[in-house]
Amino acid sequence: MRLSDRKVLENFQVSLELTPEKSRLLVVGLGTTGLSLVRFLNHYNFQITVIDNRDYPPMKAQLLDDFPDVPLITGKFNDHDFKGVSHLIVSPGLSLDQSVIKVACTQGAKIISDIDLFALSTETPIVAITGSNGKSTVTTMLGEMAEASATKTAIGGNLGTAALNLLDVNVALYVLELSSFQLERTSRLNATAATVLNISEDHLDRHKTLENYIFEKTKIFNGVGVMILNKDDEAVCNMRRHERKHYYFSLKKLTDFHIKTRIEGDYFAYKNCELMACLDFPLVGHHNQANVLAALALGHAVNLDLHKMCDALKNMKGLAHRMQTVANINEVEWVNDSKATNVGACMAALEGYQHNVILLAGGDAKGANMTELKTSVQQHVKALIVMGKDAPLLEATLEEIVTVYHVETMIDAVEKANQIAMAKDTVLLSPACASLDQYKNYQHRGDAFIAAVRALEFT
Ligand code: UMA
Ligand code: ADP
Repeated sequence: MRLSDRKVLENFQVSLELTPEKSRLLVVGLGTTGLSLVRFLNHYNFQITVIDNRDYPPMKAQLLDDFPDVPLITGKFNDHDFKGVSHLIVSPGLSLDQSVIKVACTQGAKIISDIDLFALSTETPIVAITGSNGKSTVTTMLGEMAEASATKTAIGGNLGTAALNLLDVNVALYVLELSSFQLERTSRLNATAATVLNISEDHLDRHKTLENYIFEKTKIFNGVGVMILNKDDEAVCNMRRHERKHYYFSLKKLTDFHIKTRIEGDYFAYKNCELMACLDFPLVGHHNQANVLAALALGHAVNLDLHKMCDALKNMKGLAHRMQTVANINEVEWVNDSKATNVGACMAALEGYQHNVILLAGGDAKGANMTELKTSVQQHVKALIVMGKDAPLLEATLEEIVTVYHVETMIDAVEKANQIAMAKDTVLLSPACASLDQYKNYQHRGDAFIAAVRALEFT
């Protein structure tokens, strides 16, 4: 249920000391989140200014067209523009570790997030999903499961649609993918059910240490809702709060949601009940089985029917840029896993293969240490082709155990792989790094890979 405007404003006042009459808000960042904030806050007549440290932020034209009266400041941040502000709503792409923000906070400004405003605007159940890997897959999966259970569902957050743009009176369930950046600045979420799917090193360039990163992820559990915990991940298990209702999921242990092995094959199971044969689930990889167990547990926590959820699983299609087979040329399989932007995702990708992978990796490691990759590379990778900003790091870490080729572009990488690949090999783009040093985003990188592979098909 979306609350009445009066109730929403009351919530804002009580929880955040935020009122249209007295508060002065600075929306910091004019991307997808910034624009969604302007639209939302404008509806309640809040006094807002938008600021972005770029001269041409991505949503500038749209802001000027749709909200010409909202003041916009662009270019380098300075303390003056942050003076006298009561609340800062900082977009997730911006670090809070900037002097202008720190100074504003010492002068009394509060940091809040679009997710706080979203959570205080609805009483409809919210499922919140975070983790180092699998967030988008589980969010999409649960969205499809809920729709199959005839529950009108809206999915978004880090997945793409800003949370505030999802608010709709007809929605009966919200499923939000949340990043560590979003959680860092959120204190009012109180999700009906929430999960941290797994933890592996990521975004250390922003959070500095793994402990800080885990601390931010843990905030998804603030509130009183059901906790869904991965029993195979120690860092996640440590997040358990004993007084709270919880479900565990595990690929290895007998727990609430688990894999039951029988002579005829494996089953997804809840307690003593076999729900569905794993063979009926079309996506490959053990990591995707873990994603299924997590989605079933989340759905169960918000009262979705387990059997209807399983019906949806049978028709699940993989998301683009995640273990996506793009071609089979002369018995060589070409797989695009461009969304593998950290070591954990790359390790999960390699797991299903023999020692027959030519791995394309590299980009921006975001401060991660690549040594964790060693065992997987030793077991599954026959040649490694590296590119991008942290190619030297990958090369230095892995050259002792595998032949490494250092190239400059995706076209060079694909051509090199094509020269060395033999029948029954797989050429896998699973970079273990972010793409932003060479591409607009991971989709752009995946598309560059697909285009280079297609070009091979025509030579
Ligand atoms: N930026 C500036 N100056 C500014 C404001 C932003 O340079 O003044 C830069 C940021 O450093 C960043 C880029 O602009 O490089 C985008 O930042 P943003 O906060 O404006 O991003 P939005 O367009 O609002 O999109 C954000 C999420 N982006 C980030 O967290 C970087 C989107 O997740 C999310 O879909 C969207 O909100 C809606 O909720 C994208 C993402 O890459 C997919 N997320 C990261 C990830 O998945 O690894 C966390
Ligand atoms: P996220 O939204 O957390 O980045 P995605 O579902 O988009 O997660 O998948 C990102 C990458 O992680 C892909 O390469 C995918 O194959 C891999 N992946 C998906 N689920 C898992 C998991 N449970 N454990 C490890 N890797 C995973």
